[in-house]
Amino acid sequence: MMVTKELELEALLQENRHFEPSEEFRNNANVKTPDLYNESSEDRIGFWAKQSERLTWIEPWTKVLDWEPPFAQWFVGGKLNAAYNCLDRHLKSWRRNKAAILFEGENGDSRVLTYQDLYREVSQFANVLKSMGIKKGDRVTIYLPMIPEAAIAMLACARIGAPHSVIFGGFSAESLRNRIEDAQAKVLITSDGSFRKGNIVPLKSNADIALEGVNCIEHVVVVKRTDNKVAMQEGRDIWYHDAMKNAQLTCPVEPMDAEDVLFILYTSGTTGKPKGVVHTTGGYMVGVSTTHDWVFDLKEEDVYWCTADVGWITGHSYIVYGPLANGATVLMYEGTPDYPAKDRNWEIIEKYGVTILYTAPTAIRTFMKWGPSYPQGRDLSSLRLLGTVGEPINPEAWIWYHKYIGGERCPIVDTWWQTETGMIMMTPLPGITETKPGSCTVPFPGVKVEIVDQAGNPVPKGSGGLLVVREPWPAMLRTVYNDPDRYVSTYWSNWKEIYFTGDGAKWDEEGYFWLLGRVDDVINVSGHRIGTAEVESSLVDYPLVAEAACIGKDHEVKGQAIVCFVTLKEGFKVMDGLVDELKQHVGKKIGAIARPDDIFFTAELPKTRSGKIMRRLLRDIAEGRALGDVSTLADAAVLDFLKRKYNEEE
Ligand code: 7RM
Repeated sequence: MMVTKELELEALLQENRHFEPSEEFRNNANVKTPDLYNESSEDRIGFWAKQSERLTWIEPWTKVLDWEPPFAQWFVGGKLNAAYNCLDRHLKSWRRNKAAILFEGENGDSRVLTYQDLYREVSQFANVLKSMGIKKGDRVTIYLPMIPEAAIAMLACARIGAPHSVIFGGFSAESLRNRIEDAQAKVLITSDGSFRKGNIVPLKSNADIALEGVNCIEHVVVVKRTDNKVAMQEGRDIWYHDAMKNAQLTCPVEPMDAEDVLFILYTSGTTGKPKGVVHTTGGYMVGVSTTHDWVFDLKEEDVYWCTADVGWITGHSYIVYGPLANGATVLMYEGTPDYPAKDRNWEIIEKYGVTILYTAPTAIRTFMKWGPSYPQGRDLSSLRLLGTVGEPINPEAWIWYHKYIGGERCPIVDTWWQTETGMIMMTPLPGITETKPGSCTVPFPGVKVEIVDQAGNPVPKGSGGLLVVREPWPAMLRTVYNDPDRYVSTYWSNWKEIYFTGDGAKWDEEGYFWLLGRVDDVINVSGHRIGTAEVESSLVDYPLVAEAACIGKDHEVKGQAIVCFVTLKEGFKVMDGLVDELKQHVGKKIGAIARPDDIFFTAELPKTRSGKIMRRLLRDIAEGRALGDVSTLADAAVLDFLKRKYNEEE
């Protein structure tokens, strides 16, 4: 993304609370000393070379990094297979009978797949794909609910070297079609339907619409999940269970070059057509297995639950590839947290004895809005570590998570990363890092993240600016599928050889990083550039407020005025004087310059399907423009409501 105007950010909000890991956690942690930080900063390349030993290689690499900016190759010459690393190698030990996937269906049905089971299903399905003519390099699109077959399909592709492109099951036929055509996929894997809050989402019918006029798809494999009636096209469509009946139980792994493509994952960004982010095999697997082990302090007996969908990078890296490479027991849940009741997540934690929970701030703020009675009605004492990802977590949401979910006993890892980074880039290491609510703390060992000014020079501690990655890292994206120019112009055009994340951030006197929001969302009030996160955090700090989204709206005098959209916690109503009180509260917390001009109350905020607030659409509403691209919006009704409300009150 080109920075065309002044975009350095000011740091306004102060947060002084801090939390240390307990003595017990510290003593048992996978990482106990900060030495790794020093070692890795002295010899970053040597550090990652050492981490590559976690994997089983078919042929060793000869060079750690070949860097021709902005194109990187990691573990040059090495050969390996991701599915082998996630499955076969665990069969050689007692882990063969360890649970790999604990599946909980929306209706309460469950399935357990041991590593042996998963290996067998993956091998069989790899044979099915081969029988359809899929070879190394052919693309396969996966459009499935959160069921074990999603992981099975991904690993089967990896086993035979076919890059997969997973499309989140909530996407429309249109989005599915665009992504299938961009990747020129040969096979589509879907299901008859997907359960959602007691209803059935007709995935196969969506797929049929998506495939109208599409020539590249030769076969469609359909998993039976909901038992609703679907049309099967003779010669093209086949049921998963029928195809599996005749499939051989074993399938040799394809030796993949470290730089062969493992998957493509489409990310919409704020504008323009979705980009196919390309990840390769060696560096990605080293990155996700190392981070998964250290960030989540993984122990053999853990029950690990990441609530993301496999259609997002979080699902790829921290449900499938990282955890399975590490031999973890992964919980996979099909449904939503409020079905059949608002304590579903806590019921699941109680049922399976979940020890590690990794979820998103948007979910935590929703739980806060519902109130603590739901988690309080369940036994959450098995939990020992909590994580967050996806957006800045407001300190108040952090504290709530710590208190009501973590029982004030569990460290929280706030992990900053992106689809493009492939792996967690900034995070506490839970046994050694003192945490501060709202800060993702410090870069992971071997990762060089910085905050720079317009010219690309690091800003001093205590200041804000643009978040960049200064040195290549193993799980970095390699290109945009079929569009290397877009790869260069999107991420590498501001400064030569520096990756621009698109985020604004500050670091404090102790070198802790605080994310301030996307730079496209920065609000410019009288020349002060204010990140959305700080204004929103100060609003959420007010006891009645559940969630807030702040934007800048054109203003004759100030350049921009701050307009906020606020949701209240359940059981609270808007009362007289609340608007003024909230304005004052923000002014007191972070200064008069950030005092909002307007505050609107709403029951919901517009969000992407992965839960990120879409401030761009709020700007369109506030400035009376036609709405921009709404294809990634989760719930269109929210916008109609906001538009009406905004125009009424203006
Ligand atoms: C993993 C994921 C990436 C964008 C990123 C940020 C925001 C993610 C955090 C965060 C503050 C965090 N990939 N973001 N994690 N902001 N603190 N811990 O979300 O490609 O979908 O989004 O998400 O803006 O650039 S993503």
